[in-house]
Amino acid sequence: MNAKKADIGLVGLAVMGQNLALNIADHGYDIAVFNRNPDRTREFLAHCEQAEPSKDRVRGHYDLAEFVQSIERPRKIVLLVKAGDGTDAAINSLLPHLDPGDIIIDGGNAHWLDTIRREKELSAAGFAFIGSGVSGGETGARFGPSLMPGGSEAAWASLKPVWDAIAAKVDPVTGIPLPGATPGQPVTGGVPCTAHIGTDGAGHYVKMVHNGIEYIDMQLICEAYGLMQNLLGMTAPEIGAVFKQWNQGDLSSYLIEITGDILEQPDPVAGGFLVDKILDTAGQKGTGLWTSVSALEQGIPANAIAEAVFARSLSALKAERVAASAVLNGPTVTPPDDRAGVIESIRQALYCSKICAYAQGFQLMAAAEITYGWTLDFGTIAQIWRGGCIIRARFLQKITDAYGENATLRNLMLAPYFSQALQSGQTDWRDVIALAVRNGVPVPAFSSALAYFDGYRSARLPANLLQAQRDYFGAHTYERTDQPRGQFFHLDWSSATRDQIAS
Ligand code: NBP
Repeated sequence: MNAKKADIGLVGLAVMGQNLALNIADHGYDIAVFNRNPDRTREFLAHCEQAEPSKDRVRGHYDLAEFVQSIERPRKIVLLVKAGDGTDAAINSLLPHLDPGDIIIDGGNAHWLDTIRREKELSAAGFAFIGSGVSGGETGARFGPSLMPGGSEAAWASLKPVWDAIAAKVDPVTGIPLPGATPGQPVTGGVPCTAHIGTDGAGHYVKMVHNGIEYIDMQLICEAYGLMQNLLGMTAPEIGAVFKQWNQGDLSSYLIEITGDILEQPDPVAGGFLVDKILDTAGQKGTGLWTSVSALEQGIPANAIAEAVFARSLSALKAERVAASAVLNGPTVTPPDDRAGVIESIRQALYCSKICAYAQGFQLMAAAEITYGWTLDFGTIAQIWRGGCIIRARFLQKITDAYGENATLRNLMLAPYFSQALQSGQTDWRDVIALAVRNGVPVPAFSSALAYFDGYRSARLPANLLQAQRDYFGAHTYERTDQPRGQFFHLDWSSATRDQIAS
């Protein structure tokens, strides 16, 4: 029996927990692990014994009290269990065994309001609680995720050395992710993709917005693919080659890179290309929905992010769509002559739409900062998304730069780099959408992003009429353009003599 206590503990040995435990061990920390079902622990330890260079640092336990006692105080215990009831159950099972000052770190995809509640309850009971977003899937967890922790400064100070060590690393000058680690061989140097996001639920909120942006990033790529396939008649590998080329420029990102790989993948079973054989219905686990609901609740126009969620919902109505395709006719597709020119226009449309999507995500976080009393550093948030996470992209460096130049930037689209990109790309963006509409190819996210751009840059919208309608049927009052803001008027529309200042 090893007398030295473990540096940290981890509960939950499904895919994320196993990988994060190995990442922690690879960085020289002794880690105690526990899982509700002991079979998982046994299997994991057997795997470590056979294949993991850091196996001596991983200590399995089958008794929760022994697991807790085996960890150095104040204890740091990471939870990677099913978010929701699973997290509450895991916390409740741990509580009787903890000592004051111990820290629980929830790395699951928790709803931020649950994290706020848990932090409050646990700190009242004398413990500390950190809700940390973990992005990058199983590979990220194993070799370097992007980590978004929220909680008290004191708890963060205790966790920071471990989170800094295991996070993805980027080059300090270029912001480009450093080459990946291998088992037992962690990446050294570089800037870690983690930082204290804010108090209580801030980390999980920012992770949720990350996922919302991931939804729209993926949808935009799918619309670019759909246009090349349905309008230009290109094959999967031809489109894959375009994405690989795009990955060399401004659009360079993990999602563009894997799209190139996916489109060139032959079907190992039936021949042809695998993507052509995959059923066109997309699933979702809820973080895109949460992002959209939060935007609606706070009155933030994150319409393109919500559109990406609806696009998945529409995709899931497969049987209805198949039936409707025999009834509802659209225009006959007329492929344009200038294939290369249209491909370049699609690239511009994708980039401009992406700028709008990120502008919406950051606008949403700025609203949440006020709603929940957080202090968020948007440049740092973009910085820790540069490596490890699913939306990692060259583009994020530009966002960090934009907030570095102006920390109080109201909207990303107003930063000089992005406003210029929108200016130079918008003709192509509009042309692509017009071409898609004329040919009946759906581009909901491209067009929703353009509507956001056009709406945001409009000094006057037709909402004057809308407010008049509201006053007409519901006496909801209106403000006048020729009177100071904050003074509300109502007209008796049936007599329409003179409007009155509303009481
Ligand atoms: P799952 O989300 O599939 O959860 C399975 C784990 O939760 C198992 O260890 C299971 O223990 C444990 N668990 C459950 Br279910 N109920 C429990 C309870 N009442 N008490 C204690 N443990 C309980 O695992 P995952 O996919 O590894 O994800 C872990 C967390 O990380 C989740 O919150 C997820 O949202 C988040 N996340 C996942 C990814 C990803 O790519 N998968 C990425 C980022 C974040 P058992 O073995 O005894 O059933």
